[in-house]
Amino acid sequence: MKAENPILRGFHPDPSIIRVGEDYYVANSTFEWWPGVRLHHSRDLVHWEMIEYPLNRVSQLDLKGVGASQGIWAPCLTYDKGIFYLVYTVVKSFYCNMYDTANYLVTAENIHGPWSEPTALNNFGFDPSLFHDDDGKKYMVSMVTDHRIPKKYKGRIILQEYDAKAKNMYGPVRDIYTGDRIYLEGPHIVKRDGWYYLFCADTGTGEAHGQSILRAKNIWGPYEWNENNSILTTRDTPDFPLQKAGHCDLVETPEGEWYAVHLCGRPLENRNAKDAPRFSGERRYPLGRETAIQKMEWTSDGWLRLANGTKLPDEKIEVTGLEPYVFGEKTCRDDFKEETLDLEYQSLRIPMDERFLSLKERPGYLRMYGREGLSSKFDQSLIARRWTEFQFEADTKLEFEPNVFKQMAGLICMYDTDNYFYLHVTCDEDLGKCISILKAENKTYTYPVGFVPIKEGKPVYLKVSVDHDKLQFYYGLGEEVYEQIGPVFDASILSDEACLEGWFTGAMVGICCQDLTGSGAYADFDWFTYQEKGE
Ligand code: 6LW
Repeated sequence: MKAENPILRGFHPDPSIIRVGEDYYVANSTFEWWPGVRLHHSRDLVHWEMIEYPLNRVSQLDLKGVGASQGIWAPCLTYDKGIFYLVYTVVKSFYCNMYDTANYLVTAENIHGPWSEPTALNNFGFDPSLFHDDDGKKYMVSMVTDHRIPKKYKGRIILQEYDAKAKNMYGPVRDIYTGDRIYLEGPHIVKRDGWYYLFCADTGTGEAHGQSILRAKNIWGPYEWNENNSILTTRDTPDFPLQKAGHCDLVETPEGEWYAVHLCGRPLENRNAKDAPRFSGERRYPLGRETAIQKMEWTSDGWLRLANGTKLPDEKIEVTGLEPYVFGEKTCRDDFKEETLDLEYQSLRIPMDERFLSLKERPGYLRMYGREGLSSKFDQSLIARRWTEFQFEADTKLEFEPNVFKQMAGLICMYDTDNYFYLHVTCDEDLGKCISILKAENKTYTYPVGFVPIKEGKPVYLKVSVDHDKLQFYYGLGEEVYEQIGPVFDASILSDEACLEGWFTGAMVGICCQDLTGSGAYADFDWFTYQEKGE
């Protein structure tokens, strides 16, 4: 049985993995998208199903106002004596001097919840990870942010004990790695044959990214550096189809095989300009950072390496010793006939609740009440799903009768609140009901087709087709017959590299409604489809 990388496609960075009996679970970062933390389940490491968002109440997670690519970073999922532990960072300030990177723990007896209210941990840095030692002690390890200029150390990892009964951090906070040699983050501790292994992402999260391993006989160190670090990286092979490899977590099968999940990215050929304010000349990754899996092995002298004997990830790996466990295929069309929304959808920062959407008011339709504009970091009425391949089409049927220009509804491809392509229906004082495209690129706003009048009282079909760096909109009036609208846009601008605020998520496609008058005009969406194409 072969696992094809990436196993979790589109925007799924910072994977953390556990095995509980026959079940494997992976947790990924979700940033400003609500609900928080995506969990996937598998029994064979090849087929994966999205099952849960554990942070789904505002009492657990309040993302209102957080910046692009802030919010939830790098969750770590562990399991000990019947309890699931999920630690994660909520980032509230980052692209600044002093960082606010608060770390929390929630627990559950069942992976499907209910998950507890959060317990505050220490906030020295981000990427917390919990380690449950054989003697019953628990520890939290994380990286350390340092706002001083210059920073004291290039890289720094700390360890502190966690008291699960008292629910608080306990005892001294000690450095277990300080270094000017290399920057480490995303730490996990693994114990094997009397060694504590410190398994860390190194060298940032771009194309220089890698994974390093250190080891010590005592959990507090001193940690010995592995001379073969980075043990996984694509930094020297820019032509390799999976780039940015690093940020791993390890799992052992019942048969004693070891696998690592890690983040990676598939680049477009498009690059940032040489004089770009950020990531000058770098390739663009609209699918964001994705999750891949590799087979690992321990050497006779007790170090870890890729089973393929190199430092390069495999595009496909052979999984042995596990029975295939296949999940039902998901249809690409959502008719909004269920009582709850499909798990693929996420909203921006706030819960998808009756304050802005209803599946009951008009059965078979998603009714969405318009609220704030697309730049708002508070109460937007928008749901979206990840782009998972370079070629896809998405479309929707919209019934919407706006009566003022401040009311809009439609189909959107977006990276964040400053970067999107929005095919929408609105109303103009002179033209009446009309259709338009709004393009936002790092706060520069254009309407490439102006406003095109359309007949009132008829449903409007809206479609987008994406092929690598090309994005084209279509619409149909009254019947599902599409005509092209607007130019071919450069889809690569919806990428970590091209956007100027955040750089950790990935492109999304979805539907939304705005009513900037405050009167809550609604739009009815009959269905939404997302279909991969080509290759
Ligand atoms: C993640 C950290 C990182 O927490 O990116 O660059 C953060 N490093 O490991 C968000 O994915």
